[in-house]
Amino acid sequence: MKLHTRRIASLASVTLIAGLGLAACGDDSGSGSDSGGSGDSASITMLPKNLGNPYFDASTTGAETAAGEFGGELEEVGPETATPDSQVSFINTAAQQGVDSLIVSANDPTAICDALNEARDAGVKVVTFDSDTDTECRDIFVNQADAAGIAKAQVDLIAEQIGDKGKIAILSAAANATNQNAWIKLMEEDLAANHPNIELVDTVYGDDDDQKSFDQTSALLSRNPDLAGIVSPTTVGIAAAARYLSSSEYKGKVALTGLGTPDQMRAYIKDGTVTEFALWNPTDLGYLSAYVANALASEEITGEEGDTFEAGDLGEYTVGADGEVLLGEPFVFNAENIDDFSF
Ligand code: RAM
Repeated sequence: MKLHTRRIASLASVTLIAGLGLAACGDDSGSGSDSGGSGDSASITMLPKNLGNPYFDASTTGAETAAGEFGGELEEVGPETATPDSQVSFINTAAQQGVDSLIVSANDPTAICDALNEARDAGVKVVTFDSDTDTECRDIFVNQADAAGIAKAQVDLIAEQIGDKGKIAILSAAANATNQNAWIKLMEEDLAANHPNIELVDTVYGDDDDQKSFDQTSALLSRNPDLAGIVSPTTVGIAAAARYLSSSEYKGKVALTGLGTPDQMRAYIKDGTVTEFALWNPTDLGYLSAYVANALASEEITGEEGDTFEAGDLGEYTVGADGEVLLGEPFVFNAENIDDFSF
């Protein structure tokens, strides 16, 4: 079965993201024939922030589909915990193995830089995806969506859900995560500039660990029983917070939104714990990242601004400023559309 890349209309409940699209999910092997490579098949290592996160399971599935299409070999490795330097040993191993490309979502913008640059010196092409490093430590960053758009989507959602007033808190991933920290900074700026009656009272970190995120939600509500809402810009965090809220006295009283996968959030949308949340398609993100890794390995592109390449069923992409390739736009999920998605 082909990877679906059908664009669907988004619902208009959050005006800022109304009209944006999302490639629908597909888990099965694609049959696209466009290859980013020009010759030998690429060997690729995929290194998520940590293992056991359905979001990264989906991105690896997408990367495997892409590798199947261009005839590459892809292996996923990763640490148990999303700590700053837990990925270093996996990077060193990939370099020793002499893989062509490494695709990594960074737990810290600088902690893995030396290891990545040593791998690059040894000839490995480095693609960051999802969570970037400093630009000088990688060839290309595959960004899921514009950071300002991701931040604004979440602020608009929580503002709408709490009537644009009251106390809110953020439940994030790891304290050093590049992506979450960028989004939080932009959310804080948006709140300060455009939502004077919303007060951000607390930001806590669940380290993309389900139990820790659950416990942090509980502690947050004990400290702030008058909280109007929680924003969790992490799929692990929002699912754990929803689980906590769904069986607590706060269900339906404390709003919860952020970034989640439809499969993890479906039950909480259906039971009324959550009304709307956002995300992009992580399967497509992994698929695109693998095509980037292959195009770099085959020297079809170098990562220069303006380089173009074909990413199978997703079509043609162009490398932007700072070696960035942009997947698309965030999308809002709610009771009306959640059953259209499976990832
Ligand atoms: C978690 C991870 C990932 C992030 C998503 C939204 O799965 O922290 O890096 O992009 O949430």
